[in-house]
Amino acid sequence: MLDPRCFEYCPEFLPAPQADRWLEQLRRELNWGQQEIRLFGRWVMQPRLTAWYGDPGAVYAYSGLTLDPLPWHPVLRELKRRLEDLTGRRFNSVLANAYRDGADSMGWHSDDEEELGPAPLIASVSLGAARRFLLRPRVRPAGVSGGSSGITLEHGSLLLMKGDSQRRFQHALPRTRKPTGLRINLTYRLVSAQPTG
Ligand SMILES: O=C(O)CCC(=O)C(=O)O
Repeated sequence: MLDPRCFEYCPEFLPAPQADRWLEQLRRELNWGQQEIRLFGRWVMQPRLTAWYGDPGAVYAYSGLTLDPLPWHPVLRELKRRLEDLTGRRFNSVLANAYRDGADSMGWHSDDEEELGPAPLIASVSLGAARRFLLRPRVRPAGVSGGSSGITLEHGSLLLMKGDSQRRFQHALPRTRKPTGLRINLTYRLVSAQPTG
């Protein structure tokens, strides 16, 4: 069970036919690329495709990468509007991740970059194949490993990460050996905008 002060899961955020259409449209129309990141002192290819969209100046830097936003795609803008209506909060950017199959993944991390602020609200929309999303406390008693919990993120679902979620927990999307199709995940964020020009 997820800590409700930090996580809220809404399995049917989008109706299935709309989620189906948007999955296909975003697969075709986003500017997907595979980036190299710095991990434990080495440059490695990310095991997934990514794209960064947002308002001008919404620059996001992590793992040695600096992402300059592409202008809003209409589907991403419409989702942003719905998320803002639902939460009463503002988002100025979205990180899109495409997991092509079960071999694509995301390692343990927290979204704790300075530009997100101390208690960010991150709205994570999932489209396509259902995948396990794991959580573990950042502070674990010495000598204790494991202790992760998880949730399956379904097609058309929304996960809100809020409050102390990034300060207290790490999250990951592990590989799976099960035959698994494409999954697209969209994490909406408010990053402190950098001056443009
Ligand atoms: O694909 C997911 O559900 C996880 C995405 C994620 O961890 C991130 O964008 O920071």
